[in-house]
Amino acid sequence: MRAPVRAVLLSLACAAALPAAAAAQAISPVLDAKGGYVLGARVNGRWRDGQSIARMVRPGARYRVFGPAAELGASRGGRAENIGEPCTETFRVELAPEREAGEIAVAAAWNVIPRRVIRLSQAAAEGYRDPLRQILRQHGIANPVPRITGAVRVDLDGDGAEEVIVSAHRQTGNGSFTVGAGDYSVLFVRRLVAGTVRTIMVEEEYHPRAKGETTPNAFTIVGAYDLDGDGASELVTRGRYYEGGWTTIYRIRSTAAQKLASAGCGA
Ligand SMILES: [Ca+2]
Ligand SMILES: [Ca+2]
Repeated sequence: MRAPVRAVLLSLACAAALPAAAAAQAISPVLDAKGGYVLGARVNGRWRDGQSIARMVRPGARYRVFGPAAELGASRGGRAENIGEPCTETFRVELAPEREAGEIAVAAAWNVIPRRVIRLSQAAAEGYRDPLRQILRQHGIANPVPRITGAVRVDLDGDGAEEVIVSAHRQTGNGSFTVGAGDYSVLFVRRLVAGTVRTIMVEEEYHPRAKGETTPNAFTIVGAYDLDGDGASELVTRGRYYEGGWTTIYRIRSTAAQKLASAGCGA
């Protein structure tokens, strides 16, 4: 009987010696390195947004800062501070050094870019005009003008087949408050599913008719990073509109994009 009793006592002692601080250290916060916004982190297997993890962000933590396709270096982060009105749900961590070329910062030891991320040349990206036209027609733009703004090739899930992420944007309004007929901003993934190429919409906004009092978004690809250490890369996007911007982390499933966390600020 002595051994089990000792085991119980040991486990009680361990529980007492591992206060909440240990749990806080176990999370790996993800920041948008551009603004320092806390995007979120996976906590006990579930993604939480910046607001939910702000109190668990450890001041002095070491963040690895990444550009679009490579690691740039390490920075120390401060405590997560609320940025205040009008975005009281958004928290920010100051990085030192700032590393201006950085896109994403992660307080994690795992391989954050497990597979090569290749930005396509404009000429190669133009190869995605046909699927873009098809998407736009399906959303009421009868005579679409395809304007591809970027494309990236990466094997997101590590199954050996590369996915292609494409962004496209047409803005003929004044860029702030009006849209022209046939304007749009989309971001989609082309993925091979059971031998067939599928299009998975990630961000989408369509304006078949000209309109005033509309603040259109422009969506761009930030990159693909494993932000929770499960070996699969998440897709990071930014959406900008007049005086506002949001950064979002998506998990790309076989047929749909799942939003994991998002942060930003807009008036
Ligand atoms: Ca793949
Ligand atoms: Ca992942």
